[in-house]
Amino acid sequence: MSEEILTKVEETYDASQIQVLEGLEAVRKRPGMYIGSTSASGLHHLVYEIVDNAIDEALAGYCNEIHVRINEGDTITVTDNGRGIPVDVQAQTGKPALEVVYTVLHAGGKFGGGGYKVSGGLHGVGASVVNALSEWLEVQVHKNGNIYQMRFSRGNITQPMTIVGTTDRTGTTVTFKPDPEMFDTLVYDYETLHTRMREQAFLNAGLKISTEDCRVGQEQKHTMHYEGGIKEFAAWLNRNKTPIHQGVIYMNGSKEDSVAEVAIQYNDSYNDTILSFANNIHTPEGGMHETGFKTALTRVLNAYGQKAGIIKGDDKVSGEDVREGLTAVISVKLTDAQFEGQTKAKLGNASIRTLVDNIVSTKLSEYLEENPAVAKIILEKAMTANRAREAARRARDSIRRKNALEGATLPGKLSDCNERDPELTEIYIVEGDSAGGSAKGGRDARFQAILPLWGKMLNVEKARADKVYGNDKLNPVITALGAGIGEDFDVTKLRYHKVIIMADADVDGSHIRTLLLTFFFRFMRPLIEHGYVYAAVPPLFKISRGKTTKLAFSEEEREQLAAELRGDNPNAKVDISRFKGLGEMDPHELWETTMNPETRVLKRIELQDAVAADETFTVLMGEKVEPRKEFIEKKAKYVVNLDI
Ligand code: TSJ
Repeated sequence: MSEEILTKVEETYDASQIQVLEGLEAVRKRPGMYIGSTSASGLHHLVYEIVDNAIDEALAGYCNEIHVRINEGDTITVTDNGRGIPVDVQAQTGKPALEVVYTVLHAGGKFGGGGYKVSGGLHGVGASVVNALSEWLEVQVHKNGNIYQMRFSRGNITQPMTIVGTTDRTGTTVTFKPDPEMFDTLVYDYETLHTRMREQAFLNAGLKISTEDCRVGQEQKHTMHYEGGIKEFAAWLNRNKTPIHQGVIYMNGSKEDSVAEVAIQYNDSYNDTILSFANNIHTPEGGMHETGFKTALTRVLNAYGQKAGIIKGDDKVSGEDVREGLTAVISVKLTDAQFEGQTKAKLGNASIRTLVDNIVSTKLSEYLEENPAVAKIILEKAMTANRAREAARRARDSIRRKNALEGATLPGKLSDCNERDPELTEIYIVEGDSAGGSAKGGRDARFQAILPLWGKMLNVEKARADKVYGNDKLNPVITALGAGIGEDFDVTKLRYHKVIIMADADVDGSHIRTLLLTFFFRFMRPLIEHGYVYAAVPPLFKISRGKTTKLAFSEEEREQLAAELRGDNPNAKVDISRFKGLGEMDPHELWETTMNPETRVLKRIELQDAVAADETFTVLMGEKVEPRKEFIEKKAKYVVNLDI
């Protein structure tokens, strides 16, 4: 855009004027302190820091549009239509405010000491951090009829504030290129930015945020604009689920400097999705706002249920009961938020608990009084959940008693290994009896156990906990792993630290893989969180020439290996055969291709983030067909072989 002017200015700019900015040096020395990490997550964080400033302008009531663009070459441009960062010279510093915003490290960053401040004065929190970590950064401010421009490199001024044109609008535009010296990767992921911006648009009702990818071959754009704010957020989270009542219940209130809002809607599933935010920052570890919400929800529903005669006598529904099938968004805004916990993702301000509790107590009680039909649906769901939980507890107790009497008998189908130290052992969960037989024959029995599974597996997404306990397909898995299930799950009792799902690279194989993963995700989540779950990746092709044999895991690799084996002799006879299925391999072949730690390929299953995983599982395993098709088409490149 203004490249031409800039080049000229840069050439004439005297290098001696470049100052070493001490505050920003600290950012370059320990970038992780300011943006969390220098991996892809830190790279994306730069964008959030800049956008936060534009959102502050929107919260102040002066901006209603923000545009975020990935340019060719992975630079980022953020534009808003706010008042424009002030450009006048400050009395204290003798410098334009714009310069101060970009060159002075502001206290109160999210990762530095102290909490986030929604300051009254100049915002610019984070702008100097982004500047310090950018190979170059350019800012343009439209204000007072002028376009003011300033450029920086790694935090140093390369072009002082200059008027480069006139304008009839106001706003701020920032373009930056993250510094390759600072980051492990420079490639932006559009989906990540889009998801984050959509979340911000939901959290700031009425604000229009658009995202655009201008990289060649990847062009796309989206505009997000939600007048209903978190009310629309809750409805959107339920978009692939089946709500059990019409409309989202919305509650809000404020006290002193704090505001809180809550939106809830129940669906017919057995899980909950509760998303909480403080000052637009996601708090996955919860905190005071979430606690206030949960306590009030349980109390209000019990009180109403008893009063309305739906809950009889001294009966009660538990917190878990009233959260079954719940989708909730909680958003609070406060000055001086205290972020605590391992990842600074938990809100510590106790006054917020009282505020949210009061809002839910008053507003939800009112809502239930005014909408008795909805109240009845919600309470009946909680009562059913309560009965199912009781049944599950009885089933669990009877399994526990049985084990106590007989000793924990390992499943008959399990071929266990000799080694007992879980750190050294692995279990292959194998689809089908014949593959199970080959695996048993081919394994190294010192440390590899085999558990064959067969027949139709229970889809836990469509079953309540009481059906899962005592299920004859899942029970062998539970007993073999030895760590219990659900609330009882104790990862320290796990009998193998590698749980390897071995299934064919075809439709049936991916189906059983998804079913097992759904089961682990819902009932043994720490197993995935600890990184103990793997998928075996069987090769697809065998390529041989003479006595040399190579394995290929994709078609590209097949071509590459065939070319390698041919070498300089294009006419050499290279034999390519396709592996049909695990069940058709003999024990030796299975060992060499899929089980030998020296040569096999394992894919570790990661729990990327709860929302994404929940979406994957709900969409892939839930009842609605259309979203499943859509999801698979969109994600085909990520979901390896999930060709359901
Ligand atoms: F962070 C940043 F500096 F990089 C940045 C700031 C980036 C972007 C895209 C936008 C902004 C920004 C800042 N947008 N709007 C503002 N507004 C102010 O800084 C501002 C304007 C006027 C007044 C005033 O009191 O007149 C006060 C402020 C803080």
